[in-house]
Amino acid sequence: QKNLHLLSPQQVELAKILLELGQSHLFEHWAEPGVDDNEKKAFFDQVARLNSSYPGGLASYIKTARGLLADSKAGKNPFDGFTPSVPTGEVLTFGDDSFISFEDRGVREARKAAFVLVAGGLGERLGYNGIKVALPAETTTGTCFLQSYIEYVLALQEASNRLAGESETEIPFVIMTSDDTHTRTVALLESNSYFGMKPSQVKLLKQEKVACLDDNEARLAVDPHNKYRIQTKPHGHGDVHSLLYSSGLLQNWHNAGLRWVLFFQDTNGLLFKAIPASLGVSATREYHVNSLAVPRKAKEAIGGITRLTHTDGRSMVINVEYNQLDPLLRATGFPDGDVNNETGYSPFPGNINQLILELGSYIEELSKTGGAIKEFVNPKYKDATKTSFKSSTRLECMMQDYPKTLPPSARVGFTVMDSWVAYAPVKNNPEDAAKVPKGNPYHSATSGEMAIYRANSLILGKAGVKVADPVEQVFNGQEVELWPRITWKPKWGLTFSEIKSKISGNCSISQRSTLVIKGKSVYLKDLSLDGTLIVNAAEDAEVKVEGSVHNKGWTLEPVDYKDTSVPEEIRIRGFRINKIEQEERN
Ligand code: UGB
Repeated sequence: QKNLHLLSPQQVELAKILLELGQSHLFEHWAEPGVDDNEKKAFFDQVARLNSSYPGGLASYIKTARGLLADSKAGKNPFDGFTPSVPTGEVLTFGDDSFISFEDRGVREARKAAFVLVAGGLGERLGYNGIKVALPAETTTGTCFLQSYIEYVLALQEASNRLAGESETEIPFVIMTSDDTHTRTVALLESNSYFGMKPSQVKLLKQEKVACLDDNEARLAVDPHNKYRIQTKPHGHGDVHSLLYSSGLLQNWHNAGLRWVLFFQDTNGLLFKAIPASLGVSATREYHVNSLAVPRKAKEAIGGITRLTHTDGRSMVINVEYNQLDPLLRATGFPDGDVNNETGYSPFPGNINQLILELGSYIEELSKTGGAIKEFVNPKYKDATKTSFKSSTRLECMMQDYPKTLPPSARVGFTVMDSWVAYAPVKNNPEDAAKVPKGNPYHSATSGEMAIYRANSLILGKAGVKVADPVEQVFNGQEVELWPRITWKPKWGLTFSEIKSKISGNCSISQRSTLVIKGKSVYLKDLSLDGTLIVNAAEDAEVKVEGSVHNKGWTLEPVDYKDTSVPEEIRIRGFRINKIEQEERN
């Protein structure tokens, strides 16, 4: 009351809203008028932001929170009435005829697609100090994830336009950032000239954090570092839908004749090898929603794609998050929970959070929901009475929960690809990765890089190159397969047919070799490589690589992740590349 005169009429309104919502405790410790007045104004700026960035405002946030907290306290099962079963989807085999025709269709569709990278997370499990998209996907060339993603989109754009006989179409590229990642993402783009993309083609959408909750009545938590602020935490990647909707981008894209929106995550160096084919599946099967999936090891930290059938007859295909799948199965007649079957994998395909949405139906749905996604809350209670929390909690939402509000007529499908070609994220720090049960993927910087070499080696093998078998090696306590270090620019090998068309004769690559292809029109013929070969080719120059290349090459020198004299992005992978000798061709 005493501070009311400091406030603008809008701020007085906000104060009233807070009081009506049972949040008077936020003002209890405020100083007398004249003391900390600027901080008090800043408090209302924050409240205004929290109010405007959430669909329905703070009133809606608190109402939803009370409902979800009550359900959580009562131990209500979010899957009440639902029985899980294994759904059927499109299963692709890299390189076979059907895969090749899906790839071709996907490349044709790409000029009608927009790409959305969700990169607002700090990656707490990885514990890296920088932003994850700046990490090298592999250290042979040092290409970071963001560069690799942008180059893939540009290569797709070029190939798709070529097939359509034009050159003008630009594929929109959106990055969702947060306060944790925004400034550093902008700096990374700007200091690298947007990795060759036009700056106007890239749009950044920043997600806001949401208010933390102190108790079951959804009293907002005071920031422990500043009594004039509400504590906030990330709301999750599900924010991407409301941001795309409220930015007006979806409508612009629709008006421009686009048909697809593709969502993907921050550190999967393989993903774009799977994108053309899965976009082809979306177009051929006319899916409104298509999630990309890989065979999943039981208890692996990726969600399971599941068919949920309700006792009232409703049924949907949806991701069940990794921490919920096991309890759901145990509660519904699968006493062993989440376990591998005779194939060595869980029967539920693993969600890799690569979603392809059909734009028309997406806009239709979002104009009803405003992009709000079904949320959840995960409070850590002090004891069994569930009356108080160990630390404040907040509502969260996930982008893959989008189909939850769709009508039963929606065509929701999924596409399964082998992990070796589609999924190798960098999520776990070396210490935790080394503890992953044997046979399960490490999801570390080490395994992420090794997976790129493995995939490229296997692909060249399928295209007719004799690639030597890998050797087993241990880096940062993780046993990995070390294949020849083969990398290429996306514009060289966007699809399997394109790669095949650039290889002829008897080519071979030894295990200790490194091959870097930087140009577009590079043709390998009767190449015998034992060492390191770098092929540079100017934009349209055609380079034929033939004959034998033999030199000392590049070796991998182990480093320990605890050795802080080594830069963090190197030591988290457990090796550094020692560039002893190479041959360059132009
Ligand atoms: N992200 C944001 O942009 N904003 C946020 O507030 C949070 C994250 P994590 P998670 O494919 O391996 C997901 O933390 O959430 C971005 C799926 O839910 O890496 O544990 C962040 O920058 C799960 O079903 O993953 O698990 C990153 O790009 C499974 O599919 C992305 O969101 C798993 O990913 C994912 O964030 C997986």
